[in-house]
Amino acid sequence: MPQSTRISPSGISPSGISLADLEPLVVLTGAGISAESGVPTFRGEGGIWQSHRAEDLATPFAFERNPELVWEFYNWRRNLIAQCSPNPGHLTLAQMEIVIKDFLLITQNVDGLHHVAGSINILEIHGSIWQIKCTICGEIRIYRQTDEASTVPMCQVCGELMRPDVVWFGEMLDQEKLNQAFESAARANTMLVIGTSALVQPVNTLPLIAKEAGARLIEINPSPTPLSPIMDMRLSGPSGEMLPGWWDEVKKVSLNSN
Ligand code: BV8
Ligand code: ZN
Repeated sequence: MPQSTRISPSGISPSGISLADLEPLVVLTGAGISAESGVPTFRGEGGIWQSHRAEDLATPFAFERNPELVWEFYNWRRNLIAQCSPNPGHLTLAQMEIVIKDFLLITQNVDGLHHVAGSINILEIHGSIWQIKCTICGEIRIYRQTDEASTVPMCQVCGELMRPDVVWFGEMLDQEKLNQAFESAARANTMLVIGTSALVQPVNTLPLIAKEAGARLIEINPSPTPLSPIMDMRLSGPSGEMLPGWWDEVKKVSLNSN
């Protein structure tokens, strides 16, 4: 089992990792990194899938069967997310990207909080709740409305139904994004796996690909996941607390080693 580390009063116990050890750095985030911002996760307690069935709300069949219900679900989420701000976990990743040149942030989240925090090199591998696309001609539009009463918009190009521009269960991911994710995982020196239950395929294979290729894996999550046994290090706690502490530690080690 990996070394499991908690924050001690003076910060986390020395991980001995310096900046030079990290590059190329790939970060994979899931719903957990937004939990401290007030965005509900999917599978933890209070998670969305505790009160709604994914099959009823996040599949193409659900949308075909009842577009208004699915649209209402995304209205509710947009409205909620619009009131949430990035937390220290998001903000630390944005700071890391300034210092670490070879850096890629792959997020399963559709909430856009990494953009708001200032991260730039982001792969939104499950899409974005702030974009909609035409079910027929593929026209894509930014959609920032949070009015919960809004009904399903029609495409301004072909007049057909628009839908949230997110990847639903049973849908293929964007092949280009997936290839970029696989390639970056295969060349990573370190992969940070933050706030994901690692249950959703095919994204949950990225840490395995990185590990296979010799990367160091660090997991930040209050709970263990199916990937915990292959982690080189686990920071078991909320990422909004653990990540800033770990990053301070890395900067200190780097300063001392210069
Ligand atoms: C695909 C976008 C090929 C929408 C999402 C049977 C039938 C059909 C399909 C399948 C099947 N069996 C398997 C599959 C494949 C399926 C899948 O993996 N299902 C799982 C559930 C078994 N995958 C797919 O369908 C993918 N497509 O495979 O295409 C194909 C095609 C046809 C048939 C077969 C295969 C598409 C998957 C994408 C689905 N879209 N979201 C939207 O958001 O509305 S997935 C959804 O789950 C979100 O994107 C979310 O990000 C993602 C993963 O969840 P997590 O981010 O990990 O969040 P979760 O709540 O689970 O965990 C939170 C974690 O945070 C916990 O570990 C918790 O401890 C931790 N935490 C809590 N607080 C904190 C914290 N960590 C740090 N700090 C804290 N404070
Ligand atoms: Zn159209």
